Amino acid sequence: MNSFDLKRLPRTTGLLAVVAITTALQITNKSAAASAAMNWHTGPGYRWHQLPVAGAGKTGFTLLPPSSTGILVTNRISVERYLTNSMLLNGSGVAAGDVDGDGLCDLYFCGLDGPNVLYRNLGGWKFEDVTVTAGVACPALDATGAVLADIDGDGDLDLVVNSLAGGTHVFINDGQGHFASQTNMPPLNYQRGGTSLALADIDGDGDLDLYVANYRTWTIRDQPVSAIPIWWADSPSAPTAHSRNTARRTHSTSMTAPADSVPFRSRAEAFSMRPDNR
Ligand SMILES: [Ca+2]
Ligand SMILES: [Ca+2]
Ligand SMILES: [Ca+2]
Repeated sequence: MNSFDLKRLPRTTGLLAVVAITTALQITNKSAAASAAMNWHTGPGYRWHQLPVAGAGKTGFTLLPPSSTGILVTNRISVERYLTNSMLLNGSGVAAGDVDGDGLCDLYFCGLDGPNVLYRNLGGWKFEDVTVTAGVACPALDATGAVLADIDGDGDLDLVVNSLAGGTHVFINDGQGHFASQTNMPPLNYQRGGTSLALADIDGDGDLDLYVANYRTWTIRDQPVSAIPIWWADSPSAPTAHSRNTARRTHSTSMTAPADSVPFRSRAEAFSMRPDNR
């Protein structure tokens, strides 16, 4: 992380973010009807209920196949794209939360070359793709991360999506799992390498604030003909050499040191990249 943004968002409560996280942990195999019967206890700005814990049985996890769950999303990136921007190889994140208020935790997957995908939890470890009706595909974004939190404090989970250079976008939930993007304001964090996000009421005013972790949007390895000025240590002279990426997988530098400088390289600095260009 080499930079960050701290943005203030409309009024809500930090405790509701805690509820979002708690809800994310409640991916159960109960039916929606059973979930609706949960005994919720309401507090100031939050609610909770007791989770049943089996007194016996086997601990651990069981891997469920996509053919069973219905979660078929794969985050693909074409060779043509990652050869010209290797930052895309850093991948994308997932957000979990009950977007439609039925008591079952839904899943939102970010995508790079393809659209993001929202899966509604049907219960019984079954999910359905509701991306189109929810309005959260973001097909033009190289989406890198997302978070579900009640940004406007109306009791439902809203969505914040990060992207590589395309900004950070806020979507408001209508309470039924349908989202509207905030088109009346420019995206936050535009042309930065947004990765993960976190929300909390930093200043205690009752509004959730947003923290965006940024990486870079490109690397020198993506610039096959780049010319980079090099300044010599302890020298006031102007750049005296240029580093030029002369081939797809090599990087050479030609330098002439000024007399008052401290040379740190006598000849070309070269590096090679792995065959897959990572
Ligand atoms: Ca749900
Ligand atoms: Ca909301
Ligand atoms: Ca705040």
